[in-house]
Amino acid sequence: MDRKIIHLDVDAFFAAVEVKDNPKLKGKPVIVGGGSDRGVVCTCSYEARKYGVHSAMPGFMAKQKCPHGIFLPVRHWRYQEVSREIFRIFYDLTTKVEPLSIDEAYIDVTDIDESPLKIAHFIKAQIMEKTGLTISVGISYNKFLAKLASDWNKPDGIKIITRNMLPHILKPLPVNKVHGIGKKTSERLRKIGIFTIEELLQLPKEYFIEFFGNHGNEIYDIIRGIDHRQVKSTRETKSIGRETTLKEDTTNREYLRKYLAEFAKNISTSLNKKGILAKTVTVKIKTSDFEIHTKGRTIHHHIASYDQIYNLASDILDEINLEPGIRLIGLTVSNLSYNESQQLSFFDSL
Ligand code: TTP
Ligand code: MG
Repeated sequence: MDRKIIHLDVDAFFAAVEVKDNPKLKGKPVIVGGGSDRGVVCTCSYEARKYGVHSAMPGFMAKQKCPHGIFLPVRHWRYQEVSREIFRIFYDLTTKVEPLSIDEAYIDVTDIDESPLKIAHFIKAQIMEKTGLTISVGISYNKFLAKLASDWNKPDGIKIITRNMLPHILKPLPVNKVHGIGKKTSERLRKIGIFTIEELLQLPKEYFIEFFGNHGNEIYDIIRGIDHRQVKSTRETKSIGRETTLKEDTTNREYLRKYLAEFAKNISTSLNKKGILAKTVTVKIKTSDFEIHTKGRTIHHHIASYDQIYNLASDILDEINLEPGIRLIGLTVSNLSYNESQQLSFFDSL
């Protein structure tokens, strides 16, 4: 049976919150951030977009393009507050929620005995009622197509992509709409005369591996509407870890500590993004003779910061015998919890 995946993305999020909080701004070109000479625009209302203003544009440029724009300071705490209300609406429906950013998520509603269109309308109505904001919704049978659909009729859009719409719905799209094809790759494709998915569809599979490397197979499938990626619910995550096989075996503790520092930084960012806290830190090693050892430590309180994770990992490393040599080092945190108020920190990291 096909899955029912919904992708949701609030329209002009920061700007929409500002307008909601100050209705006099309605219909005006509102620009959040970029007010100072050196700042950049976070986002702007659709009215301001008509003048060519967009996210990440330097403030001085936004002022040139839209001199009568209303520049407002960034009020992160307020956007976090609204975001939490929005995510609560998703979590009330299902635990299968994968947050992508402060205003964007996938939800998997396959198990809900209701049409995805009805669910989408319900979510839009709830968000309007509780926050006064509009959200664009895409519905399909996989993540790629659902995300493509949510962008289809922005703002306040709703769009379903069904199997029978393929491949014609994808053919005219520019290649940068494909998950995994960013700016640089689009540019490389442009140089060989490929602009659209239709043109990409004509290439043989071998060419994909050659051109896109590791992602070749994935991209070959995705442009044919095949995408098996699951909606990764953060609440079902049991552990988060990183590991690497070293170029050469080593007994150098300080060298290994550098890896732990990098992993700790990475893991901490990931925890904060997902609003997760951990109680257990585990260091894993594989020795030159391929034996795997893990050593963990569980503490009484929850942690998520780089310092806390790194210090524990570093202490654990001190207790590990590095002879005859280490060929792989890893760091994992587990015993996770999803504290509502900590969901906040996910947004702090933006
Ligand atoms: P987006 O969803 O990318 O943008 P948006 O919601 O403002 O507009 P739309 O979805 O209708 O196209 O990002 C969500 C928020 O994240 C955005 O309101 C502000 C913030 N943001 C930045 O601060 N800097 C950025 O470069 C981007 C892209 C977003
Ligand atoms: Mg948005």
